[in-house]
Amino acid sequence: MNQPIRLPPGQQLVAADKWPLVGERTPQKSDSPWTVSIGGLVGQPQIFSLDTLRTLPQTEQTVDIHCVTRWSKLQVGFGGVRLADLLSAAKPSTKARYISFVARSARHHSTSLPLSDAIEQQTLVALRCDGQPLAEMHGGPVRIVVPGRYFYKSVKWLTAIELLADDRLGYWEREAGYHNAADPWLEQRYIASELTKQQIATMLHSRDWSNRELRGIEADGLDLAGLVARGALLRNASFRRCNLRGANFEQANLSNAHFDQAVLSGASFINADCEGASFAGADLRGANFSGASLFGASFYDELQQGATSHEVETGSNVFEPAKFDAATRIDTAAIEQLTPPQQAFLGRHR
Ligand SMILES: Nc1nc2c(c(=O)[nH]1)N[C@H]1C(S)=C(S)[C@@H](COP(=O)(O)O)O[C@H]1N2
Ligand SMILES: [Mo]
Repeated sequence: MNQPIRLPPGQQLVAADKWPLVGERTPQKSDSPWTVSIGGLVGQPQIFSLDTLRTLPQTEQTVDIHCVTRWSKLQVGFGGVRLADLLSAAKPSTKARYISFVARSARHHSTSLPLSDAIEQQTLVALRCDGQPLAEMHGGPVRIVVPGRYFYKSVKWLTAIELLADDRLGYWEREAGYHNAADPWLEQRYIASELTKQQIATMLHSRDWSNRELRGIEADGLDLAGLVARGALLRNASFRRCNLRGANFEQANLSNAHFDQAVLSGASFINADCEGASFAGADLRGANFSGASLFGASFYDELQQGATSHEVETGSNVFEPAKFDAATRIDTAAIEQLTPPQQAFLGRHR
């Protein structure tokens, strides 16, 4: 009988005896004993020695590795401690919504996940592979293994676990445009699916996106202060929580783009098409919308009126309203393009 196909789109199998090395090669040299700490939004911060990790209840897991660079290695046997078990010892606060894993390595390499995702994906704090201690080049003595996500979410040489209220992008996600969600079955490789990794790196470094076609780019959370995107095609682009201070979007096509909770102070949207774009919770102090089209644009989240009292209490799904000041410029004609509730909101907050 044939095995059912378990290769996500665009992936190829490596030879059975091969396991490529990707990213950093070694941990940082240090004389102090290895520890793994749990901190941030927890009731009881923890520090585990390797010996303690080895005496906690162990689990074995067979995991399919999918690297963003298109190789896959199926059915790898990892052993270690379930992340969920380690976390319960630390008593995470109800405000913790993200988890960040930090490496003991030269660049303090890190990556992050929504906390619920990390638990649902059966994340493992791995000490062994194929019954042997994990090799140093593959993250030994202890690494994270997140089944069901591209392998860049699996930090080698784990030394700290931090629980956070807001996401903190990891090294590849911040520096190289790797997609923050990283689901291989959805091919969430890079923030822009039509561009190569090299093109994305160049774009992030130069911050000049003028006249480029970047429909649907998923740039959530990136620091893009001073971005120049004059005349760029950015329909459906996602810039949630980005730092876009002083960005230039003049004449850009931003229809249905998402700027929720982004910092847009001093940004220019002169003559831009912002139809259907959302700016809920964005900082728009000093932003200039002269000549911009705002049909169907929103400055607060109307759905939020349907938020449950639990969400309101915990702040889990509640956006601050957009911020304006006397220097924010929006044409009277553009305000008339908004829906009545959005117009009323602007009337109250500007
Ligand atoms: N500390 C650290 N962890 C890391 C990386 C890194 O550069 N440093 N690279 C990531 C990437 S991009 C991949 S694909 C995997 C590679 O793991 P491997 O070298 O064991 O195959 O580790 C991930 N974890
Ligand atoms: Mo990777």
